[in-house]
Amino acid sequence: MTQQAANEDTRADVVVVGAGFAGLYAVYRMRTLGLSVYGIERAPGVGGTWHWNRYPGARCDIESLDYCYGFDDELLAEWRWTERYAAQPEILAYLDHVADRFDLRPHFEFNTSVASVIWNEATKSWLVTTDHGETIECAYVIMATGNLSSPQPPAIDGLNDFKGTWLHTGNWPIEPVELAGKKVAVVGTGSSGIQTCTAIAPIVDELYVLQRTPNYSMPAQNRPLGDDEVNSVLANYRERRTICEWSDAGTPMPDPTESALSVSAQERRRRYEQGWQMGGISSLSFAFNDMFRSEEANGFAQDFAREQIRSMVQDPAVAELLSPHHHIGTKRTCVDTGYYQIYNQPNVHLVDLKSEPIVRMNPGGIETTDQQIDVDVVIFAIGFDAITGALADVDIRGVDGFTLNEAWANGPVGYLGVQVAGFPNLFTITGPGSPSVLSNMVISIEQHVDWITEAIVHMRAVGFKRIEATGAAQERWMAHVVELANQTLYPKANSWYVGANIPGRQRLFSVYIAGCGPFRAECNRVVEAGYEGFELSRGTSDRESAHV
Ligand code: NA7
Repeated sequence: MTQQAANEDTRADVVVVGAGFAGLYAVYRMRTLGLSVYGIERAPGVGGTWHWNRYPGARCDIESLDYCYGFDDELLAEWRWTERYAAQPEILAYLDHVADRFDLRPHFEFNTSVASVIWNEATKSWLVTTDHGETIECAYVIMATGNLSSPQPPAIDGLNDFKGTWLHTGNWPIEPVELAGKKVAVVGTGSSGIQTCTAIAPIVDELYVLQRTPNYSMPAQNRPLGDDEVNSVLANYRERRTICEWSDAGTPMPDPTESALSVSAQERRRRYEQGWQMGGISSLSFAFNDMFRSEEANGFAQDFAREQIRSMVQDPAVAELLSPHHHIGTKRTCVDTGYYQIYNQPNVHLVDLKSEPIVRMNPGGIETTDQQIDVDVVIFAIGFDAITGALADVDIRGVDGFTLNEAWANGPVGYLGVQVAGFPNLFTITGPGSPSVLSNMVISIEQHVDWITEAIVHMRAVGFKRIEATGAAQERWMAHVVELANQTLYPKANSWYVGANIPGRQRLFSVYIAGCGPFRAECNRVVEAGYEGFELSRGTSDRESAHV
């Protein structure tokens, strides 16, 4: 943002925080309403998660042709994805292109973090303060801060004694990191760890993979996208997009209707093998509707996955250590391009932190209870304060000084993922109570931003100045979210979905598991019912209510 714009925009209609997929689209939509928009982004550029996660091998686990905006036909036609699953540089290039094409960059102040967001009931406005000391008064705040954007810092004794380099996958430097010929330790075997290890195993001297819990990983079966394939998808893109929007996961794959228990063992195996060849995160869940609901159905898929690991890893002891035993899918399933095979290389060493935990770091590297691992570089792939971390990091105070962290003392709650009771005119994108991380994020982001845009249009049309989710509606919605989740195996796992990776966090499965289609239907129904569960008012002193 230019200095001139920054000075002029100390009063804006809308502040948008974040310049990832959500923030860019939010700025675009707000601008089409003719509103003045002030964007704030802590990174030096656009991209959000795709700016920060530039670790080796970073790649999306949703297909490129679906993990992109659908709002503009010309954008769709002009951008050419090169692979079935795009790698980080290509997604970042796409977002750079979007920012330039729609001239969104000038709306943002980069290298700037939001320090506080304080509600003023008298003026019905928010005061946003940045870490540079700027203050922006605005009618609406859109927190487009992402679900996986607050990296968990490593909390290991002796970290500062280490003489080598340490890095976090979720905060990877922009400058190239030289890993060829180095001795490297990777801590963590979620998606980030698995992708990093697979990418660097061929180039590093020695690779030590420090695994606490093995994860299931499906083959991506990634491949270049040919012109014919792209053209045929684009020819019917609207239809495909509509299917995504009304599906569970936000992808064009048909939602399964059959139980894994309803077919013969032979037929089940045939489907799993078919899925494995097809590849992707749904490799073992595409065929059956009860993998996430039935212990028995899940067990079949687990057996198949462990069998695949044994067939890919030559050393049976290593294969056993790599074999997960939790319900498949209840911790985010990884998607890889040859992960298990790296353990057949002589320079790759699996370290089982369950049997030999880390004691401390020291100048040479990492000391476990059993050995000293001397390395040049330690890469932490230990995850995020997921779903709410980036919001909880900001000092957000709503009505009567109520803070967001107070609102979330018993776990993250929200109404339809777009608002939290007590915080009028503040919108979240894919917040608690939305399909968020269990969906194609771009599909969910467009739906959220469109819904918020329409709400603002409605408010302006009828002269309302204040919109707030009611506590009762939020309670009802979250009870429904939890009830649905409890019908599945998801809440049983110690996953970041329930905040189990954050010490002291109250466990709560806050993701709306029914998926994008049912969520969209409910959001639409709420609007048709006169913004049911939201209190809209003109902002006069008597707080004339429109709808409750
Ligand atoms: P994840 O999926 O949270 O994975 C983090 C990994 O790091 C996981 O294997 C953890 O083991 C491990 N971990 C976390 N803390 C430690 C410590 N202190 N010591 C050792 N190991 C640790 O994060 P990712 O970045 O891989 O992926 C996040 C999402 O981004 C991913 O699902 C995609 O949706 C994109 P644990 O399982 O807790 O025992």
